[in-house]
Amino acid sequence: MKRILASLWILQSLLAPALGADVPVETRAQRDARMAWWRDAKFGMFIHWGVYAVPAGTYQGRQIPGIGEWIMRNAEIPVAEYRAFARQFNPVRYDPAAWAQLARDAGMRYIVITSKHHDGFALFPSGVTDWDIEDATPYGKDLIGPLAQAAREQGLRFGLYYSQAQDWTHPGGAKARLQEGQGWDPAHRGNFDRYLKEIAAPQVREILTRYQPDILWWDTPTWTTPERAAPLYALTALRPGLITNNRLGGGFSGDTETPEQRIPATGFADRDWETCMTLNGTWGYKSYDQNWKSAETLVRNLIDIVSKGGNYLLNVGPTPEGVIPAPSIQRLREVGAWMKVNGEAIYGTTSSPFKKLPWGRCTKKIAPDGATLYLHVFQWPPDGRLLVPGLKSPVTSATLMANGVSLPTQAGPDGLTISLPASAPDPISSTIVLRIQGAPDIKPSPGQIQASDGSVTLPASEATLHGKTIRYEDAHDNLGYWTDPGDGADWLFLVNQPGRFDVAVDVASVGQAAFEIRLDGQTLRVSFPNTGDYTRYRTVPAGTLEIAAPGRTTLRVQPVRTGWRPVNLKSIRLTPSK
Ligand code: FHN
Repeated sequence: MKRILASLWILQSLLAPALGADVPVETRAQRDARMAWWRDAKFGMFIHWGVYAVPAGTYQGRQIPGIGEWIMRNAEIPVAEYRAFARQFNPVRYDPAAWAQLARDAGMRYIVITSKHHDGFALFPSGVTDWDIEDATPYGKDLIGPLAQAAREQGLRFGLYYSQAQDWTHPGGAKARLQEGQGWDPAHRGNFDRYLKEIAAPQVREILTRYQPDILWWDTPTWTTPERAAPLYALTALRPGLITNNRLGGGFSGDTETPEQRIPATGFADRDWETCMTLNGTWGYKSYDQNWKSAETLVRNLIDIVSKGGNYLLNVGPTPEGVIPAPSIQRLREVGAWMKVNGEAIYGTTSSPFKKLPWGRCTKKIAPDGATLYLHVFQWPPDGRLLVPGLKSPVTSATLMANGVSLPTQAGPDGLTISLPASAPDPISSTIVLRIQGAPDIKPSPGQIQASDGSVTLPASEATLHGKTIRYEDAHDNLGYWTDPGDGADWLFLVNQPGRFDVAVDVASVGQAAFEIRLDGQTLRVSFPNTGDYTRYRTVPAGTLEIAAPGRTTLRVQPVRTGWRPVNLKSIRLTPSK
């Protein structure tokens, strides 16, 4: 059976590049079963650890800009000089059991550690190089195996990061920002295909067979073609059940999307995804980076991600002695305290049934006998009344997760109102457990419905966003960060009184950008004046549009690529033409 599966995977690996996409060799149900633990887990620990922790951001007395693990590339450190740092990489304080315990106490359910990063250094004894923990450091012992064991003893899943293309030490390895065959040191000379065959592929085989990871986390497909990626992809058959990410390159999409250092505006349709993020500003240890995120930010990031159907992979960067920096530990403990009370509202949940909630986020569990909505309240209402907009489902119970206190609810035309105690149980986020009958029944929020005077206001908060950069900014109630002109937004709304409408856009702009407004085959092009800065809004007339019949309709905005400069968009208003 294993042989048949392996040959299917190999077939897939050969066909995929030709077809430009993965060829499914498992059914939907098989895939769901393979992904099940990962989808439930929601929260994982990323560990970037390696020789770069020795210089820790400083080379020849200079603080090198950029992320710590890129110091070799960014300072163009010659290979021999960089290799010498390994003699100071002696993690005598490494305590894998304590790391696994820390992850578990933080509420994390899996660990992914760099088995080899772009500097090419292997944290495991490798049979194909002496640039590894065993041969190049005074420590001389495997770092990966003990962590795999400790993680599993804590009930955590275990994953390995592997930089399959970039390697700044072994001859021929790929280098970001350089053409194939180039390097900054004559020692780099070599053939990339030979590197892949003689270093990368054997090492992937080593880590998959020796540590049996649950996840293989590829990174940076530099210089990668389908033909180059295929043999690496084929190796994943060595570990049945393995979950891989989308960073192998060559047309192999893997199992997960991996937005880095950002939370996408919405989830990914029909794709599993995981935001990876640093606790400060670097992945690998940098002694002077004190730009730590607060526990509030971390918890709210986790909730935001989970409410959009994703996982959060949060990074720590240990020192060369094997110590996770104290500010990381402190924050993870604070997150863990929150998770201890509220974990039920995170693990095993699925994405929010609401588009936007003005006071926080929602996660849910659907069961045959009804659903549970977990309302994560970031902003506690001063009047003690929390409106769950548009919710029509009959309520079975509403309780505060922190203390089990039952909360009165009242159904109304705008949704369900929950009466709350005067103060929030948790200043970061308090969870209300709302059990309802049936699946969530939510009517479009009032903002999407035509007002009695015939006008329609389409606020930023109600937009459905498309693309990677555009975001809704809670704090300023606008769409922003719209750097990619391929991104767009649309609004679905209900019109009872059709007719001709004057359209106006509330926008702040610092350039001469333009976008198109599209509705029912009609297009308006609107150019924006420079309003001076991104907080100064002007209402700009855009022309008129005809809505011929009552019913639901969609209005879409899409940038004009030429001359695009990001704009902040607050709302679009349609007023019946006189
Ligand atoms: O270049 C790396 C970086 O050092 C770090 O490992 C991150 C983690 O996602 N990945 C790469 C950049 O995308």
